Amino acid sequence: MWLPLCFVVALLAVRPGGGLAGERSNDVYVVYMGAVPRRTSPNFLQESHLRLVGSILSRGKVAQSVVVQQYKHGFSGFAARLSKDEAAALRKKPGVVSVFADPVYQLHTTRSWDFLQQTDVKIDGGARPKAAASSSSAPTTVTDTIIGLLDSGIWPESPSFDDTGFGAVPSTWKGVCMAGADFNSSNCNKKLIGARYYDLGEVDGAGARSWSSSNSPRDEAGHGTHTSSTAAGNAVTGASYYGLASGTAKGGSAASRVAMYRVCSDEGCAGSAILAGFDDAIGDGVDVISVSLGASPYFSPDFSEDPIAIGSFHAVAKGVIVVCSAGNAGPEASTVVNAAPWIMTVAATTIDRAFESDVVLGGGNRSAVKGGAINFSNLDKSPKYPLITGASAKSSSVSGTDSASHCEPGTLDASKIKGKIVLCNHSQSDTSKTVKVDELKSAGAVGSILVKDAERAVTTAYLDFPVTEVTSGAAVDLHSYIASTSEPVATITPSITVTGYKPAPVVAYFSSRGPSAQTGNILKPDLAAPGVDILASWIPTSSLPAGQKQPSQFNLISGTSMACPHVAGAAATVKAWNPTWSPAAIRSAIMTTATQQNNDKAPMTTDSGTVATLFDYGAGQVNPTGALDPGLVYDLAADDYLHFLCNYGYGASQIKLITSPPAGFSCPGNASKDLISDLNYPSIAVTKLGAAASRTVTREVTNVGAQEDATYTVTVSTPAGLDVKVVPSKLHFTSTLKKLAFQVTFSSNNTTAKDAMTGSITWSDGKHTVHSPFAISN
Ligand SMILES: *[C@@H]1O[C@H](CO)[C@@H](O)[C@H](O)[C@H]1NC(C)=O
Ligand SMILES: *[C@@H]1O[C@H](CO)[C@@H](O)[C@H](O)[C@H]1NC(C)=O
Ligand SMILES: *[C@@H]1O[C@H](CO)[C@@H](O)[C@H](O)[C@H]1NC(C)=O
Ligand SMILES: *[C@@H]1O[C@H](CO)[C@@H](O)[C@H](O)[C@H]1NC(C)=O
Ligand SMILES: *[C@@H]1O[C@H](CO)[C@@H](O)[C@H](O)[C@H]1NC(C)=O
Ligand SMILES: *[C@@H]1O[C@H](CO)[C@@H](O)[C@H](O)[C@H]1NC(C)=O
Ligand SMILES: CC(=O)N[C@H]1CO[C@H](CO)[C@@H](O)[C@@H]1O
Repeated sequence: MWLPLCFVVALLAVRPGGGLAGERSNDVYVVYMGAVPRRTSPNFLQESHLRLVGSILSRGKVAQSVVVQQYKHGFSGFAARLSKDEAAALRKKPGVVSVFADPVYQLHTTRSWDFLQQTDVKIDGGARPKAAASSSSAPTTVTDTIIGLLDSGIWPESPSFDDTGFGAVPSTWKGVCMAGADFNSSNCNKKLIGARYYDLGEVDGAGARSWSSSNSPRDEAGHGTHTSSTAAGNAVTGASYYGLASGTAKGGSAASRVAMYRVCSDEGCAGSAILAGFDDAIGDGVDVISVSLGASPYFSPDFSEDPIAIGSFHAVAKGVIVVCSAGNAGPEASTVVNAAPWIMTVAATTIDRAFESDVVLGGGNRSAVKGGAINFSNLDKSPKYPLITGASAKSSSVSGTDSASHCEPGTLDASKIKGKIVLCNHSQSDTSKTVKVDELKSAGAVGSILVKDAERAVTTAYLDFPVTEVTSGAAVDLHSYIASTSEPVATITPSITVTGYKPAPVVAYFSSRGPSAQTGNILKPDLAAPGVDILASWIPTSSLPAGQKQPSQFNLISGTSMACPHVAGAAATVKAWNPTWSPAAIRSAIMTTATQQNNDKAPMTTDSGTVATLFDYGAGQVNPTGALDPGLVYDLAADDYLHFLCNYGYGASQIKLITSPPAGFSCPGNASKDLISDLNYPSIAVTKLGAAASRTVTREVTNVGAQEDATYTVTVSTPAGLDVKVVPSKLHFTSTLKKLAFQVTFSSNNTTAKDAMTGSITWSDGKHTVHSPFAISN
């Protein structure tokens, strides 16, 4: 088989270690060498990588000392500190596919650790939490829609998967409930109708990839339980995370059934298992597949080497909708993954809920400085704890105050911070919050205030240590208070839940951005959904926060992993209402009804306050109710995707790496990347328009509204310098005329526009609004 058997991809919310330790500067290059050749051992690859580097290194350098990472399981390659000349020399070597500078990798790792901070999960000897605190309520309508998730497994005892009120398992279901460790067929029911697990690969001789073996569908990471309950969990009243975010936890499609395909351990996911999961889900008869995992954007495989692209292609061709997370590598551009045009690719946004933990200052002023975090502290309400800056607590052995003001590990004098609240600058810091906080805690500090702007939309859970995060604006007050008194004191208040927070939604800092590195002629991500501080079911944990006696059945976590199942739930609901619609029609319904405004009735922004673009949120924020009645849809069939692959540049032989085209299939002679823009997608992307040029794309819409006789009129929103003509500008549908085509011509005389020129085309019959964004770039 051509497919790398141990292709490793990482869960997009649970991001375990990996990555490179220590400093990485701009001179680190990644040398990518394609799939692992057949019958090649990791040890052999490792040796051959070192030999290859050795052959091009300048005199005096040793291969072992420049290679900082090796890729030898799923794909072959390595990362090394190289000069520009050495990198150029490697580019010409046989077997080397590409060599590229990797300046962003380290930042990405640091950030994902920070904002994807999790509780320290340990399995509590199989003990189950008592369900007493929660009661699950029966769904009001039960449909036969089935959502399959490729994930880390499931905790079947969660009230989110109680089957009270559900009818018999749909007759279309052909799946199984695989028995495994601590899991047997009685763990499935009329809600959780199926569960499978896969061999996640063997441990190699060198002990690399020593994953906890997957011998059960039972979730050991929490991730799969969280995503499943977000997609289709029952409404569970009395849900909260130790009192925070309390209310009803409810999946996007609470009436749907759930099937779990465990393709991941808490350390990663095997590509071979992902493909098997897709294969089984298709055969089992699921309607929607939700995939909250993906490759690193920096090693994003081509479609022909990507198990998710391949598996989802087959699913969509068989009428199964596939929804994937866009990745957590933002906010840098072109970090979106899972961007094949047959996939629905989901970015993450905030919701209107925040967790506030304030700093109360002493000195008779006692005004509070607003901060945000989740803490389980037991500090006194009165501001009686000495407050000190990292800079003032500098260890005498450290020169300069910059690293101490950032509370970098090893820079502070323990005797100066004992019993105090330490104020740390966390701006542009390479050290993760938790590493800093752990060091402060072990040095005897009683609490900490971190100053940080970029990630303020994502709440970090510090559990039993009092920590809050404030903006640099708020920190000015703290600094002036400290300067105003010889004995500054403060306290940190317990976290409270704030709802109705404005503005929301805001595109999350971490959410991966378009344009897709694979083709700019398809706009990605497709849309956005809530993915920050999402409350959903969790596995019981033995490491309880201080003062807590029972593990929480719910957890608050963040990631595009959390956004994806929201859309999977919405898609399942659209499918339940319209069982005959194709995956493309359902995606179109969801995209053309998405919204672009926040709860301040202003254009949606990113976490840094700038207006969000199409490359942040695609068509906008999912609007599940609107998607049920879209009026018109942009439909696509499997043939259209084959033509996409032709235009993408694949020949018939490469297409066969992905799928089996119909007999006699050949790519048209006029195939070209430009024609990708003609794929009947609900958004439009054109690249390389060029100065003073124009481009015409075609689209076809199908009337799916209740009125057969309907007239739609177009309105265009376009930036200066771009002229957009839609012909015809009126579409008249009748009982026999259900599909109508139109052409859009983009003309520009803006030779200076470096960024994409963006706007939208909206068809309306007065009742429905069918909104399609476009991005046109030179
Ligand atoms: C499944 O496991 C439970 C508890 O471990 C046990 O009571 C039950 O009999 C088992 N069911 C089957 C079908 O083996
Ligand atoms: C915090 O650190 C950043 C980055 O080093 C720096 O630009 C900023 O001035 C610092 N803020 C304060 C208040 O020292
Ligand atoms: C009290 O502190 C706040 C900052 O927290 C500051 O804006 C205000 O001026 C202070 N008031 C007095 C009287 O010091
Ligand atoms: C490309 O060629 C096919 C026939 O192979 C034809 O149907 C199609 O219209 C052509 N497209 C363009 C844009 O020329
Ligand atoms: C081109 O530029 C001229 C003036 O510079 C402007 O009037 C015209 O509308 C522009 N054309 C388009 C298509 O925007
Ligand atoms: C060209 O596009 C840029 C944005 O990329 C815009 O700022 C500028 O106003 C446009 N120029 C004209 C002549 O429309
Ligand atoms: C979220 C949370 O549990 N916050 C806690 C912070 O600390 C106070 C004091 O111990 C608790 O009352 C809060 O519940």
